[in-house]
This record gives sequence, C-alpha cells and structure tokens, in this order.
Amino acid sequence: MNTVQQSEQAFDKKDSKLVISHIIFAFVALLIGGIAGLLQGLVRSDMIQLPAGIGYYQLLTAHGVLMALIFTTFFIIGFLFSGMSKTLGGKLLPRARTLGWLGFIHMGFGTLVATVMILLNKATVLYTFYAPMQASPFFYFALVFVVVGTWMSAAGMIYQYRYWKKEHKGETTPLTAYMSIITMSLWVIATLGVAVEVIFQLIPWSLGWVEGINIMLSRTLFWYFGHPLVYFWLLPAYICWYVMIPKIIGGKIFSDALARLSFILFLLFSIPVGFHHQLMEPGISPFWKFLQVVLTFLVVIPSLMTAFSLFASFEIYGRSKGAKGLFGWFKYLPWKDIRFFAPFMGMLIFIPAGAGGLINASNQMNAVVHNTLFVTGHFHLTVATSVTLTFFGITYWLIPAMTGRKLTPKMHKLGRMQTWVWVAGMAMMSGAMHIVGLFGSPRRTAYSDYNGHPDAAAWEPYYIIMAVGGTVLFIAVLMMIYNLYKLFTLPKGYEEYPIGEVSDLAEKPPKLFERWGFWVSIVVILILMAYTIPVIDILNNPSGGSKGFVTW
Ligand code: HAS
Repeated sequence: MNTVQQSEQAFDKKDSKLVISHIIFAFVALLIGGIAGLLQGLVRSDMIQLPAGIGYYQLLTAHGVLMALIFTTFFIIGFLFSGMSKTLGGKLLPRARTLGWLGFIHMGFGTLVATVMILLNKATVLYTFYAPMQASPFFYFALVFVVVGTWMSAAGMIYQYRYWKKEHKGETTPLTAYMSIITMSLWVIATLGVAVEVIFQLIPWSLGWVEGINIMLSRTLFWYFGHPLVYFWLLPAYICWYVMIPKIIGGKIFSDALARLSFILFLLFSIPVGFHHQLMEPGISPFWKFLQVVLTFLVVIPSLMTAFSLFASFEIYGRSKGAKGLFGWFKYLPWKDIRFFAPFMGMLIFIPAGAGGLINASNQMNAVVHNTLFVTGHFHLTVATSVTLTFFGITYWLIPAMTGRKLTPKMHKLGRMQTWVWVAGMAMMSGAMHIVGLFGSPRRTAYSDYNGHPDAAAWEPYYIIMAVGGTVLFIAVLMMIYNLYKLFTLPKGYEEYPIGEVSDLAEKPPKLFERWGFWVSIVVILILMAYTIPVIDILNNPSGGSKGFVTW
C-alpha cells in the first residue's frame, strides 16, 4: 500500500480511542502542571505568598513531574501508536492495542499515585528526585508503574512492527514506524538506568531496609536516563518535522536515508553522555567527563542534519513554485496553516535553544551556567517550546483525523493566536531566565533577597519579567485547552493524517539501517566505554552512604 492510499483511509475507531485517551490525559497533566507553574512563577518574583499548607517546592515538583514527565510521555506514546497504526497495516493488531491499553492503565495509575503523594507533600523532591531528599516509598512505586507502563506500550509497538516485517519480507519499513521504533528503543535502553536506581537504591532506602544511599551512583544512574530522556521528547517532534511537515507544505521529504541516519545517530550518541549534567560534580574523573562531552558534541550532529534537511525541503518546495533568490522560498510556506505554523515556530526557536545546549555542554561555560536559571531558560526553549509547540501542531490535525472531523479556517486562526501568545510568553520568561542566569541567579530556589545583597537586588527586574511571561504562558495553556475542546466540536469531515512522500531525487536507505542487532551492539559498546570505569570507581569509593532528608 503506498503512502497516499494510507492517508486517505479513515482511522480505525478502536485505535482512535487509544490515541485520544493518551492525548487527553496529556493535556490534563499540562493544565494542572500549568497552574503549578503560574503560581510558582508569581512566588519566585515575590508577587504573591502561598497560603499555608502549599509549599513552593511542592508546586515546583508538581510542575516538573506533570509537564516534563507526564504530559510528554502520554502525548508521545499516543502519537507514536497513531503513526504505527497508520503506516503499518492501517490498524493496530489486537495484541499491540491491548499492550497499549495495559501501558496506559499502568502509567495512569502511577501518575495518579505520584500526584497524590506530591499533593500530600510527601514527595517534594522535584522532577529529578535527587537523593538524599527522600520521598515516600509510594512515590517511587508510582514511578515504577509509569515506567513499566511505557515498556508495555513499547512492547506493543515492537510487536506491531515485527508482525509487519514478517508480512512484508524485504520491504523497507515506512519512515514513521521506523522512527517510532528507534524512539521507543532509545527510551527502553535509557529507562533501564533509572529502573536500577529506583528499584535497587531508592525503594529499599525509602522503606528503611538500608540506611544509606550512594549519592554519586544514584545521580549517575539518573543522568544515564535523564539525557536520553530529552531526546525521547525531541524525536517525536522530529518525526513531525521530517515526515509530516513536507506533506503539509505540499513538498517532499528531502532524503529518507538522511532522516533514518539522523535517528540512528540519536540512538547511538544520546545515551553515553549523562555526565554533561554532572560536569561540576566531584567524584568523576575529568577524563570520563571529557569523553562524554565529546560524545555530547557528536549528538549535536543529527540535529544539524535535521536543520539541513528541513531547509532543503522548504527550499526545494519554494523553488518548485517559482521562488527566486536565497530566501525567496520563505514566502511560499503556508503561514496560515496551523499544522505548519506551530511546529515552524518550534523549529525557529530550536536554533537559540540548541545554541544554549552547546553553551551548557562546554566545560568552562558550564561552570558559569550550571545550577543557574540559564539552564531553566534552556529547557523552557527546548522541551517547553520547540517540542511542545510541535506537539500542539500535531494535535490540530491528529484529533480531527481520529474523530472524523475537518479543520476550519477559524480553528487555524485560533491555533495561530495560541501559538503567538505562547511564543510571546516564552520569549519574556525564558529570555529573562537566560539573562539573569548569566548574572548568577540560582535555579530551583524560592524567592530570597539574600539579606539585601546588591547582586540579588539586580535580579529582581528579571524575576518580574519571568512572572509576567509565566502568566502569559498560562493564558496560552488555557487557550490550548480551549482549542483542544474546539477540535472535538469541528464539523464532521475528513482531515488527512499527513505522511510525506520522499523526493524522487533521494537515494534508497541501505538495508544496514534495519539491522537492529548491529546498532544495539554499538549502543551497548558505547555505553560500556563511557560508564564502566567511572561506575566501578564510584562503587570502589563509596561515600559511606547518606541517610534520607526531608527538607520541606
Ligand atoms: Fe539540554 C540541560 C546540553 C538539547 C532539555 N537540557 C537540560 C535540561 C533539560 C534539557 C530539561 O551539556 C535540564 C536538566 C535538569 O533539570 O538539570 N541540550 C544540550 C545539548 C543539546 C541539548 C548539547 N536539551 C536539549 C533538548 C532538550 C533539552 C532537545 C529537550 C527537548 N542540556 C545540555 C547540557 C545540560 C542541559 C550540558 C546541563 C546543564 C547543567 O549544567 O545543568 C543539543 O542536542 C542541541 C542541538 C540543537 C541544535 C539546533 C538545531 C536546529 C534545528 C532547527 C532548524 C530550524 C529551521 C527553521 C529549519 C544544534 C534542527 C528555521 C527557519 C528560518 C527561516 C530561519
């Protein structure tokens, strides 16, 4: 079946239900996380005081967990299931769908328990849940449910993929499905680290079965997971940029092989780089930090390839319409189409966002920005703008495609307004965070005037801009929730699930790209190279172990 025929079929009803449930759950998390974000922004700038019984760090934990971990994961899994269904046979196999539902139930249950624990103030450990801050064991059990749920969903997708491969011997896997499998493989390999941390360190320690916890080991295991986590967020956005955007603008995918290669490079290089989050920590020798920084710069390459490919798709399309000059193609892009506009703003903002990442990754500059609001500014541009705006852009066609409805010009307009408000709010908030971070203002702290210190006084105007930006962003969250509701009330009709076709000039991807054994072996070798000796060092020089602290 070719890609054009696929996109003209209505979506399978049972699959729609699975996908929509994930998306709605994601947006509920976004709304609650958004409320926490608004309040914490206002507290941080000293504009409001929280009522007794609600703590700043409690809000910060709710915000981080619900936005960064839950909104993203539910959205991604729903979106990837939709792509697997669309491009691998037109519907999910019953077993794949069942695994998807089991995953959803586990993740949902884990999320509810974790949220209750945060609301009860028994898990105010922020979204990175760093030891020695110690949450209730229920919080850690809840995390296990979430992660095990994602593994079930991954198993469902892999099952669908393997079945399709058996039925289509020798055929190249459709690009969307191929990218989804890489995204989920990256996730499964990465979550092994945090699973070891939670099951073998945090749970026994929070239950009081062991007295001390090896902090260095727990942080190293966390960041082994924590960095590929950011690419787990990014890759689904890249699926949209590589596969859907060319179709939406009326062009073609520049190169299928280049797209696949960039995803393989993410799989290889996104995991053995966690130390770039620990550059300022003692206990890891500079050589291993250096090695992981080199690998960090290698993981930038697939993003540069993506930028190249996107520019090429835009330019080839524009020129086919008669565009002249270096940037003449720009005006041929469908600016009024929200399916394009929101992800495009995400791409545009990914340029400064990525540049910030390069600053963070450079050892000497990391010493300036680490643990400051600069880093908070960085991840609000990357995950909270480039990725999130792309997810919003996907939502605008995904919901109508799932529910048999048609986007209207009014909906496109509402979407564009929402996007502008988000961009304006983020420009203020993240811009101020970047600047005040360079002035030394720390991240992860409530408001303090540091006993009237003049340096801290100079930060105050930026806090106000952050709070105003955060309020504008909250309005944008409400607008998005309203738009989501409107998407379910659109007139009945047909909205395509946009799957781009590959340019006629592009070469076929080599068969080697689907030799999973080969690629996973390289991943394992790279992980062993980057981590074996440092982990042995950490185990050989245990810090004595720390007892748990409840600092809130
Ligand atoms: Fe990062 C910290 C380094 C990318 C998220 N990062 C974080 C944290 C988060 C995060 C959440 O090395 C905080 C964790 C915590 O709580 O402590 N990051 C990088 C590097 C990259 C990078 C090198 N980060 C991301 C992405 C994220 C994300 C993506 C989420 C989705 N980051 C770091 C480091 C730290 C860090 C350190 C630790 C800091 C510390 O000290 O704590 C790179 O992957 C970035 C490469 C990107 C590019 C941009 C390519 C541009 C493209 C757009 C093209 C545009 C077009 C449209 C075509 C090189 C693809 C243009 C059209 C026109 C008309 C102009």
